[in-house]
Amino acid sequence: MTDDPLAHAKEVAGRYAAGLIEDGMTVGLGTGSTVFWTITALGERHADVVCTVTSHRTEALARSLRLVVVPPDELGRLDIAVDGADEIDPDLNLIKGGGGAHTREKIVADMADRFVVVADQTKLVEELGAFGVPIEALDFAPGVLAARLRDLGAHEVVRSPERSDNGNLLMRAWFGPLTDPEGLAAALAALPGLVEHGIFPHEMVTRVVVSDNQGHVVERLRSADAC
Ligand code: A5P
Repeated sequence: MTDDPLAHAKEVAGRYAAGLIEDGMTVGLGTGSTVFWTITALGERHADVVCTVTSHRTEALARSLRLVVVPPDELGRLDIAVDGADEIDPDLNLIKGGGGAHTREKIVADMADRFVVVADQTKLVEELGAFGVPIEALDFAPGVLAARLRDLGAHEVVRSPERSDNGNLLMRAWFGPLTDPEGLAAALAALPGLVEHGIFPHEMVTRVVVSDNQGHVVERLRSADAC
């Protein structure tokens, strides 16, 4: 364990979620510094699971721990997926994609019967928006897309020097507080050339596992019978 309280919180939340995964399950592995600990814990206990991954770096980590990794099409559906988040609102809507992996993360989360989000408490917000909305876009007309994002209310659009694992452009757009995340998500999804955005509606989320700096875990379920 580390002396850094934030790093400790990430480790506690990540390891806790590994306890929700049983041998024999098919598992989606997310990307980031919190789910890193879920994957590490699965490797440490030699979990007998079959995994699919959301990024090259998660694949490298999982394989280094001798976890079985197969392409998503080989599984079709998953018993559970675990991933981090950049913002979580009180309704369990999420912003994801700070690591540029949100397109694959959304596909894998959508494949899962249960999608578990792991986070330190700094990710809890009253309203989504301060982080901005990560965008993956085709490298064809990014200026046109930026203009469309401004038409939808973005006051700032920034292009990342990084590319996604899919080879596409990564951008982030700030719209102020997202008072209607589902409405914005639908509007973004309709923009030509926008591959995927980082708004994950609460319907996708089964359970959120949050740790505070003392390592106390609080769980939020989307509904009482969700798990
Ligand atoms: C990756 O693209 C993101 O969606 C991550 O899941 C998110 O940034 C959470 O990362 P941390 O667990 O590192 O905070």
